[in-house]
Amino acid sequence: MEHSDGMLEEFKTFVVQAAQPTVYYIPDFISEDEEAYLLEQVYKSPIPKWTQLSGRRLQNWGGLPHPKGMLAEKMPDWLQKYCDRISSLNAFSGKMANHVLVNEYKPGEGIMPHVDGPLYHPTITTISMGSHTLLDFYKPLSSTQGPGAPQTEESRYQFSLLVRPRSLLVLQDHMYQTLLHGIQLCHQDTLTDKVLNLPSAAGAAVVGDTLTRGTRVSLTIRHVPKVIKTKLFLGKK
Ligand SMILES: O=C(O)CCC(=O)C(=O)O
Repeated sequence: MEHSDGMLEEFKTFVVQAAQPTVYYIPDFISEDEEAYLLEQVYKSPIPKWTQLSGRRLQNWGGLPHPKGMLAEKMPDWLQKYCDRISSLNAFSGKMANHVLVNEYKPGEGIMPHVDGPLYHPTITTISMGSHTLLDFYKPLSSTQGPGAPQTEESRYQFSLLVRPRSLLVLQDHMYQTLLHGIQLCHQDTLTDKVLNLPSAAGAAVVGDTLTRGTRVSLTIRHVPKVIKTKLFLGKK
């Protein structure tokens, strides 16, 4: 798996120091006008572009990541702009983002804890729109506690990050390689002292407050290192 060499120096002020290495949380990365425009483009996409999964629906742009290489597809201009903008922050160690997942979560929806794995350069960048969510982080299942040892999601839970609409979240290093991330399937989020980026994300909210979810649309922008540029060689050894 590739290594990340960090974001531009001026973004170091956005590191969430209380979390494990490395999280950048950048509030208001996009403007309200950009958010409205992006949401319009997402919902203007043809219906077959959507894949309905349990707990969310998604659009895949740039190609389908595959161990043998992603057959690259042209990124639409409205997403290319943000691939370029985030790549210019050195989020992908000088490489260019070439893949975007659009996830839509209605209130009550979410995503099971998972790692993104070796098909991507080890950096996740996410622009959030429409609503906040809480992203929860978990230790991986431990092999050292012996087979049969109970390892509930609750016991593996580490902490959460509050992601507000228009923010950019960047996860690298241990946060990418080791910890699992997920979003609870619920309608409301209560802020606790386990939400580690409250100083920059809470606004007027404080620990103990409950935030009601609306529909959230996220753009997960990543770099897929292994790309096949032509269909010609598909299926050949
Ligand atoms: O919507 C998000 O912020 C998380 C998305 C995610 O984890 C994924 O698509 O793998």
